[in-house]
Amino acid sequence: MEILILAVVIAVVVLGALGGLVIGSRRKKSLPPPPPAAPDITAPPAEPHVGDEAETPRDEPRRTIEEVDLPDGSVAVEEPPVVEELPPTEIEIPEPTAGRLVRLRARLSRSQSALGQGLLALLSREHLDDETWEEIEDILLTADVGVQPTQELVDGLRERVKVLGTRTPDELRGLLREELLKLVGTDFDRTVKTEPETSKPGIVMVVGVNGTGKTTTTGKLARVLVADGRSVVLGAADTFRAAAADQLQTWGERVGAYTVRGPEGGDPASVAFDAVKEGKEMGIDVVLIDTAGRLHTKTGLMDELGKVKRVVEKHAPLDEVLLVLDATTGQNGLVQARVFAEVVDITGIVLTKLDGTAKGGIVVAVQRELGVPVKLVGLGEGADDLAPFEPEAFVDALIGE
Ligand SMILES: Nc1nc2c(ncn2[C@@H]2O[C@H](COP(=O)(O)OP(=O)(O)OP(=O)(O)O)[C@@H](O)[C@H]2O)c(=O)[nH]1
Ligand SMILES: [Mg+2]
Repeated sequence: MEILILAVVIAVVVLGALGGLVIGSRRKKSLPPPPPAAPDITAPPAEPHVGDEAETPRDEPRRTIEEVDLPDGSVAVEEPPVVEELPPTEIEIPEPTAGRLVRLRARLSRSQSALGQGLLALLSREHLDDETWEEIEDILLTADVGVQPTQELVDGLRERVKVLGTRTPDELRGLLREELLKLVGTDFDRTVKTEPETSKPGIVMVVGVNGTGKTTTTGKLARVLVADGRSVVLGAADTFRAAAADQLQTWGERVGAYTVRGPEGGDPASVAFDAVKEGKEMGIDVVLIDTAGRLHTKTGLMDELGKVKRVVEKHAPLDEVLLVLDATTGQNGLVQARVFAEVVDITGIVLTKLDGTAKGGIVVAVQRELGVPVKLVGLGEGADDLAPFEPEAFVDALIGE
């Protein structure tokens, strides 16, 4: 019996041990060792080893070249272009052009009063003898009216004074006003042409000898046009000096006009061509081309100017070629005018610095010389000191009202 019990105990123990072995082996099979390559995301991070930081984790998303910040270049291109194109200075609203000459009349009469007042004083003499008429002639010649126009004026006045008989100061002033107006001419079309019939933009080129006021006039004219609600592109075809383009650009920036410029010493014709091209593409109303000052005696430079005009005309005919003359140079301006008119057909004259000379008679002389009207006058260095030329206001300024 005892032996039986012992055998049962042994059998239970052996069976238990065998069962445990079976369970143990099953457990081992159900938990196979993890494959070495498979990452275990839930596992705690492994201890860092030397050099770990230097490695880029392979599973991090790859960065493309576009997403890399570059110092300039591709990143800048994506910025809104508006910010780039805004001029640094605040845009000014220029004065309206109407009645400018009236506003500036004080400057004219200050410089021209010698002419008008001198004539009136002489005409008021009781006896208008030959000597007095000669003095009248001298005054007109000194004011650069020119020989032929002077003769016409004196003849006209002599005749009318004779008919008039007795003369009051008012009558004399009236007579002189009429005769001067006849001389200056009231029939010319003095509008600056900027609106071509066919297609935009209007093209205006500004020419003249050195220092007459071309760039200043171009800048002032841009302001006039902007004040009248037109859009303007400036062409800096003075490539002799970088400063010339800077000067023009500064004028443009003040009224929000874009300036097309080329490399210093570059071909002025190509800058002018590009300016018109840009103007066309941007749908601009008027392109104003400033050219380098050149002596009319330098044939090479005059030929260059002719080329600038011809190249621009590949786009369209020019609406205006404005010759800028410095009124203080007097009769020499006439010689310049003649040569410039031969090379590029002048369509209008801008007489600058009329505020600083008593030689306002040049208006008459230069119109006679070229058969082309004075369209604008410069009466100071201020931004709005350019006025449309109005014969009545001009003559009134000469003789005083
Ligand atoms: N008083 C006065 N000065 C003027 C007038 N127009 C221009 N000026 C001055 O004349 C000087 C020359 O003017 P610019 O416009 O640079 O002359 P420019 O013809 O472009 O000169 P270049 O390009 O060197 O040939 C400047 O000091 C102007 O301020 C004017 O109507 N009155
Ligand atoms: Mg200039």
